[in-house]
Amino acid sequence: MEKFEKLLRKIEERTLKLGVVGLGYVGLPLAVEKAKAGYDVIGFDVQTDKVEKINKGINYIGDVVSEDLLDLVNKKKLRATDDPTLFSELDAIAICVPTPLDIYKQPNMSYVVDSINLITKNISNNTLIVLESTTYPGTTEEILRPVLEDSGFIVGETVYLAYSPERVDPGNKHFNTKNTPKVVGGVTENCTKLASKLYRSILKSDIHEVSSPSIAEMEKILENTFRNINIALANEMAILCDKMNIDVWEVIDAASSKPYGFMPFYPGPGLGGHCIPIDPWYLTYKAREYNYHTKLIETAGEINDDMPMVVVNKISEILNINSLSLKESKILVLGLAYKKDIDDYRESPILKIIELLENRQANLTIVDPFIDNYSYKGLERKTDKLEVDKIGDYDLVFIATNHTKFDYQTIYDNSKIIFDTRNSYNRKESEKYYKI
Ligand code: SAJ
Repeated sequence: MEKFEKLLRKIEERTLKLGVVGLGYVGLPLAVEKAKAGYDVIGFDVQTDKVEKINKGINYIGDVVSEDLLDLVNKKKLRATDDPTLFSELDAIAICVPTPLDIYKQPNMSYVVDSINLITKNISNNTLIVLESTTYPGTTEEILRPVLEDSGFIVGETVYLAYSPERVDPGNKHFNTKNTPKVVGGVTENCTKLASKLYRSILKSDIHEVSSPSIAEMEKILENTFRNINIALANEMAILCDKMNIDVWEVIDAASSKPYGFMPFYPGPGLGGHCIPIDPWYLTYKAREYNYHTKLIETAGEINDDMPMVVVNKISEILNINSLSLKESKILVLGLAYKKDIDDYRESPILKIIELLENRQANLTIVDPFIDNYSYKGLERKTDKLEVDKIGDYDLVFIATNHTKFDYQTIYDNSKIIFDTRNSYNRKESEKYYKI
């Protein structure tokens, strides 16, 4: 017991040695917050370019304040490595690695499995391990715990294990790693107690303890599945309202006047990001083990996945109304990122829309002020610069991502036809302006 008390004391003294595995949009902000709280932090990543950038104090994550990173690196509070033997020096390690899907929409747990194997091989006794990556309920107990126990550790006595889901909303100016409430579920009470105390010493937010890792894993999946399904409802309403010639945006705005029992979600060109379109399929996968078919989740996923085709068909219809065809049409695509004011285009539905339009021989100019180069299906491509005096040369301007930086009035004044999937003007449709 005295070893457990010693760990609690090291948290109070800020002498606990902390590690973060995976230095991406979740791990790097967390590593910075841990170092800012006064701990010595070692970040671990298999990508040496990230390790080198961090050790030079170079930031590559939009939600991290570059000056903070440089200051912490200069003060030697934060450093990065690709050497897993350094785990032996650590008292607590957070795992923040990707949990993507494979092409069959099956979970790819390889990053989590590789991380826990590397950690288990190198840690000393009495290390706390917290998995933060979004995953299906059961991951911590069924994957991480056996690896530790097969190596002779006893969870809750010689090693501590918990799950605490990340809640990062890239680009959110109000909520960040430091001030967003954190859910924590340990394998044993001491695991929960240790992990909670550590997060309380780092974050300025509520720490919500739950009785097991599975509760914490499932609540995160519920959070994101809730968004996925409600966005699918908004998309289905948009499809139906279009057929009925009703402005779905005005409908949602009116429904939002209800002060209780309604939460607005909006239609769009499809669902992007590495969470919302992906996480529900982790639950679908796990549900099969219990012989249950998550009908609602799968139907919502299909509706969201169909939105790129809905958009392309709408663009084709609009061009036809104006005696034009998709083939050889000149289309200005505004925005590539999966949501506004960020530079991330992973899983962006705009990539699928570009592919579909090019398959129909449309001539595209793709502009995104946050993205200069991008790759898709092995093709490295560059985006274009917006030339205001040439906007009138395009048969159609497609507003795909409503970046704040765009000069919407100038775009409107100079465009022949606009198809807007983000209600950027909050105005009625006209003979030149169409909305999803
Ligand atoms: N979208 C719509 N309509 C909406 C809301 C979003 O079409 O009404 C689209 C967006 O354009 C985007 C996708 O859905 O393509 C995902 O949007 P998002 O706002 O959920 O943003 P993410 O995936 O970057 O971050 C989300 C977090 N966002 C919010 O809670 C607002 C949160 O769900 C998780 O903390 C995070 O994923 C995560 O890492 O799990």
